[in-house]
Amino acid sequence: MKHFYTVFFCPLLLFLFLAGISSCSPDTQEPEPVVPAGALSDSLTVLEYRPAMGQFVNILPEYRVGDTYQDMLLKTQQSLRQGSVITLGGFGGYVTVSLGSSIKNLPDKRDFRVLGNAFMAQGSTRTGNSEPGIVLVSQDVNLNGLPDDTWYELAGSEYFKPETTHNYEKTWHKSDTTLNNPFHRQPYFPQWLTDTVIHVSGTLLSSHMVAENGVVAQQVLEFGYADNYPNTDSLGTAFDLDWAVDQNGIHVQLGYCDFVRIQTAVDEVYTMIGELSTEVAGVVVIKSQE
Ligand SMILES: [Ca+2]
Ligand SMILES: [Ca+2]
Ligand SMILES: [Ca+2]
Ligand SMILES: [Ca+2]
Repeated sequence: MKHFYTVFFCPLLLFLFLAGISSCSPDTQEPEPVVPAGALSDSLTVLEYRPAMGQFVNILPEYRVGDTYQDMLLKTQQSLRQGSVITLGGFGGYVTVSLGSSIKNLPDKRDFRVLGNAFMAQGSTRTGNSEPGIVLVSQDVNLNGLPDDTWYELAGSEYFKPETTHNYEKTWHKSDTTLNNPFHRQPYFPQWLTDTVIHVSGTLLSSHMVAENGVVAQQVLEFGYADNYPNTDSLGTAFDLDWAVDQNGIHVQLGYCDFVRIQTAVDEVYTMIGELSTEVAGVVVIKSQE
């Protein structure tokens, strides 16, 4: 409990640390991602964008009155092609992309990268503003170009730990205001949806908020999560199809995948920083010669 007392007694410190800014600002933004040269691809297609509620929903990307779901898919796609950040909102929100052709499972090496906007705390190698999302992959087995086939989670470092909850379910209600903070006053529920609830399920990671040198921050997870390591870390942001498991956690050997889904895997809200929510700034194939 000590960590949480620290959170509540030093919210501003935590806020400044996690937001990476030097002064309190009423229009705090997600940090702009660093995008590796040559990493962006016009072949990236956004097939689904279903964020949960969150303080950057309707901003990253921007919703304008009248926008349809198709409009939001195109805006999300435009952002990811440019290396701009999109938010997945709180627990269970996700985005699904394809990259124009199958991603091959390169033997004995990682196969693609997921870019985000995580950064490390100054002078630390184990804490930062990690907001981990799980990564799932799928093959277009029925060859219809749609992500309607079996999904396999890539088992990251937390997958088999007892504190990780699989098949966690949550229902977000449009009328819920528990996430609201004074820094972001736009609606937190996706405004293009006609429904008033969002039902989600997926892997839930336990809290990794830790105290280091008197400052509270998110512990960076060892491997296998989006928005966890900075984009400058080419290994920490890379994923291997060899990590794929089925619904029962049994390893599955995949020679390729056609679709990649990133889903927020944490369900935590803090007084000054708001909810933890995964951001994505691109998905990039690793070439065999890299
Ligand atoms: Ca591989
Ligand atoms: Ca399909
Ligand atoms: Ca976030
Ligand atoms: Ca983030």
